[in-house]
Amino acid sequence: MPADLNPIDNAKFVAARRAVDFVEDGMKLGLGTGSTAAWMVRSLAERVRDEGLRVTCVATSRRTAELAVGLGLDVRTLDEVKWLDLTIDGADEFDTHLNLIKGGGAALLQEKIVATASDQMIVIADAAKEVAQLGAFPLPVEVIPFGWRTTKALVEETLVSMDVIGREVTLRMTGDQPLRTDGQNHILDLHLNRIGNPRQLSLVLNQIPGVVENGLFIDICDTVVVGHPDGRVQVR
Ligand code: ABF
Repeated sequence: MPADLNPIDNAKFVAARRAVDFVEDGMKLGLGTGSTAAWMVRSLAERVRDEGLRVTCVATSRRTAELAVGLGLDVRTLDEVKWLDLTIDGADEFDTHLNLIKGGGAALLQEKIVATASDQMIVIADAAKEVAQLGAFPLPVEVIPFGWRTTKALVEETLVSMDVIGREVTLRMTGDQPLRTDGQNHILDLHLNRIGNPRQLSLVLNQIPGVVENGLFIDICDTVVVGHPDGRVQVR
């Protein structure tokens, strides 16, 4: 365990390390994005080095691919691997049904594709990510650049029609420029406070022309590994 981690990073580290215990020799793995997933990639690389574990990996973002390759992991494209045994990824929120909000790291589209192309998904998270109801974290929605202002207005109208409270929609920026995802799309962040029916909202959002995907992961996560600042880990 790295020395002098702050409490949140320690929680992320212990969750990530425990999740790597589920990796078996010969597995095809999806590697998530974010700081918790980065701890997972490092722990996995240690097991590969120390135990000679043979795993083939698919990264959910360019930055995860760079980290994994730099640590000597065998990283392929999803098209090469086609299907995965297990994906391990972070989350911004998870509820009691193991539904998630993801996308704070702007990788939600590739994360959802990789997680869906996996037999199993394990989410690794510090305990602060657990919520009774999704929505306090702004819901990321990936949209194509063409006509994004119109798409934003359609999203706002949809939220009004669904009587979703807290309807501010913002374009995610990087400095003074709109953020570009790995797929060169933009991210709208929906500041909803709470989401009464995540399943319905996810379906409705993805019907809006210009919307590529949203950060609600419904019925995709199988297991959450929760890390606590004192080093305790729960597997649910
Ligand atoms: C990624 O992990 C993103 O979808 C999510 O926003 C992020 C969580 O980041 P962190 O682990 O740094 O809290 O999957």
